[in-house]
Amino acid sequence: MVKSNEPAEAPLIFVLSGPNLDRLGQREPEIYGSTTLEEVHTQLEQLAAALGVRVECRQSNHEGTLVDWFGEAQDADATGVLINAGAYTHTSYALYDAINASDLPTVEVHVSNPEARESFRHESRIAAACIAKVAGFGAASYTVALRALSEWLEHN
Ligand code: CA2
Repeated sequence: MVKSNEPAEAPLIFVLSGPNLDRLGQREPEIYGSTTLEEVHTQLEQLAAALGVRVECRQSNHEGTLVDWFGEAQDADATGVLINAGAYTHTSYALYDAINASDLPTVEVHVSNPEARESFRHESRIAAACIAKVAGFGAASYTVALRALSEWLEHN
């Protein structure tokens, strides 16, 4: 094996957010709080540096784009994914398939607690493809999930 003096690159975690989450912090603060997605991404980048990982944070309103990003995460040798799929959580078999096909440990993230809300939010189409779920901590669900996934990756 060829030895390199290059320091190993920090593990890369993709953080994907789905439809309407670009409006986080701007509407319905009683449900979703007042932190914007941009602020969440900044918090995640700061936390990632402290944990010794890297994050690639993206948002799309389009299901197919989110599907494509699982393929990109795999091609980029990402070690895991956090996904808040928004309302696609409750409808998307395509995302379920994409998560499974990627083989990447994926954590389902929600700002609110969908199971304490309308009945259509009680079911997740993607949960069975994920290793875990973090929900109900407001914007902090993302940072809680990053800490947990980063620790999980150290032991798996
Ligand atoms: O709680 C979550 O994170 C959700 O994934 C958010 C989705 C919802 O459909 C899921 O059931 C739970 C909705 C995202 C809508 O985001 C908005 C943000 C600010 C204002 C209005 C909508």
